[in-house]
Amino acid sequence: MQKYVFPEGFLWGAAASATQTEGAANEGGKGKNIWDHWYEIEPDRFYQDVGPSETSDFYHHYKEDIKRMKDINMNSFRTSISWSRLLPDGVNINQEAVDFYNQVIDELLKNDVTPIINLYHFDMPFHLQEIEGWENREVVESFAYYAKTAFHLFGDRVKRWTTFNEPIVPVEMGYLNDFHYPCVVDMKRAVTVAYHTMLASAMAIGEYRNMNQDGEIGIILNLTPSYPRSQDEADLKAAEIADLFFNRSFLDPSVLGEYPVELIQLLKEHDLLPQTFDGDHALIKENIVDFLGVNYYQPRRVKKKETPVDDSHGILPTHFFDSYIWPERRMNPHRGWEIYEKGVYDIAINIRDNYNNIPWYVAENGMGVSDEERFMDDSNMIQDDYRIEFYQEHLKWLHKGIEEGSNCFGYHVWTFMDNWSWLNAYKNRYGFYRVDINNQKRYLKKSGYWFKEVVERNGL
Ligand code: BGP
Repeated sequence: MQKYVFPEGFLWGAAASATQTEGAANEGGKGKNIWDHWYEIEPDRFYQDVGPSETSDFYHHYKEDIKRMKDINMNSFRTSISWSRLLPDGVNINQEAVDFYNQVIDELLKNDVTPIINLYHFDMPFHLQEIEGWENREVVESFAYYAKTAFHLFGDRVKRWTTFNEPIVPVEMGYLNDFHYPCVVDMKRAVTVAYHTMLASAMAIGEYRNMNQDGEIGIILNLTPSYPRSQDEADLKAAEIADLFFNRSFLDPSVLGEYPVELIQLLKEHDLLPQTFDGDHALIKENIVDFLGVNYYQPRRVKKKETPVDDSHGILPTHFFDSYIWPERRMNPHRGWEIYEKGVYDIAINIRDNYNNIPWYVAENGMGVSDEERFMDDSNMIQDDYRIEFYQEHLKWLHKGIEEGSNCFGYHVWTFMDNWSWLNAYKNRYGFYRVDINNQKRYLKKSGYWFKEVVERNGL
């Protein structure tokens, strides 16, 4: 018996990104991005030294892959354009890239799979990183030019765009921790990177609106609800600060057109405010998103600062709170992330109540598991019941959020087929399809088959 029916026209699909799936990193006239460069100079930073050059080779397999999307009833797919493939020198258009993206978009449409195209997924062109990447305000203009070029080339068929995927991640991983290139640990610089990214998003939205293309544009944020250890004032304050830094720093300006005053105040107190210019405020105010994509994997649990402050890198967000291990937590041990399905409901209600009930969709949700071959049956199908259960439980909570009035229009998983991950390469697998990276063969997993039926019934 069907218990959880989703709204008519609900988007069911999966997300991916250019760098993680295309491969062909040195083909088709593509320029280098920071991942290509970093792998060249420090291959040992990547799991088993596997870099971004081949990945799952979508560049050469897109046709069969899109057919595979259709086979499991996906009605939508999100991926990104590689900035360094489209504009290898930042200015001149690479015709081979145009041909490739045209073919991908046309093939998706031919198979009734609605494309959602994202412009930036962690992949700064290397020549722009050489002039300090997002720390340099000129790069904001370069991004706006890239965005405009993409709208011009593909906007006749792509009707849903997003400017950024998880813009806080390059800030957190590349400027507050040394996990992503350029491996800087400096909060003042991190704030500038975040601010310029936000300006770039607003400017791209402005370009899109000027072109009157009759579509919609949004941004994809990884919202990690911040749960305090207790209702004590100091724990509540800690959770509020974590929320300001990691959620509201992009959520408020993107949806409401303004930064939270509490965030500005906090940054000011610690002399962390970025340089601003006349017109910035209006740019952000006037260019809010039409819709929001939300990536949800795990919550953030915090308590007041109890451990000694390490100030070897000056001030950092971790000076304001400690992470808290909830005794009841359940973990995905492969990825080291807590599984907390209710988080998606809390997000739905937060958007309903505090963000004008803006249309939104789950843009990523998934479970990465290592050595999945352990679960392969005689027909080569991975029996990933754990993943099915993960999706089911999140969908139930999402459904409750929708029933209670949250304006959610879709659910995308991470991801369609196993793909390359930023640091973990092919360690943890997420796909509906298993990819054998030795021969690039794809095999449907049980979860893919399950998804097909969910879409058919538009529910569970
Ligand atoms: C998100 C990213 C994706 C993807 C996913 C899984 O944060 O948008 O690009 O990689 O997380 O994470 P990971 O690959 O680190 O396991």
